[in-house]
Amino acid sequence: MSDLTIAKVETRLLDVPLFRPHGFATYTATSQPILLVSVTLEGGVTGYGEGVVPGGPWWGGESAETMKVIIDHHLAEATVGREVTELVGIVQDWNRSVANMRFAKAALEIAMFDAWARALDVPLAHLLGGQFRTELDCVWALGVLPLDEAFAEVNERRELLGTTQFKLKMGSGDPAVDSGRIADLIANTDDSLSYRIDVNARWDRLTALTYLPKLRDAGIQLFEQPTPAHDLDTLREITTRVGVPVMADESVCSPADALAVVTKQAADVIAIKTTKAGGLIESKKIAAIAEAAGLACHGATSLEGPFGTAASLHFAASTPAITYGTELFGPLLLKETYVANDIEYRDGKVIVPSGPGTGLEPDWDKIDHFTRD
Ligand code: MUC
Ligand code: MG
Repeated sequence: MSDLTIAKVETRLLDVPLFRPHGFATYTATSQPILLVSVTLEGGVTGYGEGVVPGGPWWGGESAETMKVIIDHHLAEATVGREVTELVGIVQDWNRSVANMRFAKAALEIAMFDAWARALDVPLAHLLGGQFRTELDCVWALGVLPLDEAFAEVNERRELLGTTQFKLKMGSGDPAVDSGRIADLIANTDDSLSYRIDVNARWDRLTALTYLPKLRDAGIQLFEQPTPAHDLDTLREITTRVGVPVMADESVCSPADALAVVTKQAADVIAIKTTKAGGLIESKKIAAIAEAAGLACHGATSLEGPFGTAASLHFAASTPAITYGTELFGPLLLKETYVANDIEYRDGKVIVPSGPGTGLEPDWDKIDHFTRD
C-alpha cells in the first residue's frame, strides 16, 4: 500500500457565485465562500474537504477566512508528518491546541478521511462503518423570497428534480407578514408538497408561541430552530405545546449539545451538519446519542459545495440513524460546479456518489477560476 503519511495540507479560498441570491434571516448571499482544503499523502494521493458556513459568519461565528487562518497557522502543523490512520488521535491533538472552531476542524478532518479512503481505493462510507443506503430524500430550501418568486421556484424544482419537500427560510421580516406569505404559498400549491420552516433561532418565546400555531394551521409540517440555540426550555415548550415536530439545528453543535436536547426532551429531530459538528467522527457521536434516545436525525447542510456535500452524503449513507432525510442540495445553488463529475439529483432524491473517497474529482480550471486573488 502507498505511504499514508500526511505530506502537506493546502487551503485556498473560493468564491462561487449562486444561481440566485439566497436570503437568510440576517444576511443575503449572492456567492458562497468555500475554503477548499487538500490533504496530500506521501504516497501521492490527495483528499478534499470544504470549510463552509451558510453565506457568512452570521450562522455560527466562523467564516471561510477564519478557517483558513486556523488551519494554516494551527491545525496543519499538528497534522503534517503523521499517518492518516491516526486520525482520531490527530483530532484529539487539535482539540488540545484549538478550542471550538468546529467548521475549520471539519474541513480538515474530512480531507484526511477522503485521502485515507482514496489511498485504500474504497468509498468514504466504508471508513464510516459501511454503506447502508445509496440515495436519500432531499429537501430544497427557498431563501426569503417574494411570493411570486417562491411559487415559480417551487414549480421549477418540482419539474426539474421531482422535489416535493421544501424548506422556507424565515426570521428576517415582520413575523405576521412573513407567516401570511407562507400561508399563501401553501394554500396555492397542491397537497402533494410538504413544507417546513427554518427561523434560524431569530424569534423570542412569545413571537414563536404566537406565530407557530398559525403556521401549523397553514400546513407547515416541521419547525426548525424557531428560538435561540441556548434556550432549550422554550424549545421544549414548543415541542410539547404546538403539535408540530421540532428540529434542533443551532442548539446541537456537539455530542454534549445533543445530550442536553435529549435530557430536556427539547426536540423531535436533530439536524446534523458535519460542518458545525467538527467533522464525521463527532457527527457519528451525535447520531448515536439521538438514536439511543429515539430521536430522528436529519442530514443537514451548511450549503457545502460538491466535496463537502459528498462527504455529508457518505456520512448519511453510513448512518442508519439518519431517518429524517436530508437537505444536501448545496451544489445545486451554485451557478457552476468545480468538479468533473457532479452529484446526481432526481425524483426528489440525492444519489450518494460512489468512491474512491467521496467519489468526486476536482476540475482544476474551474477551481482556479473561482480562487480568490
Ligand atoms: C440552516 O440553518 O439550516 C441550510 C439550508 C439553508 O437555506 O440554510 C441552511 C442553514
Ligand atoms: Mg437550520
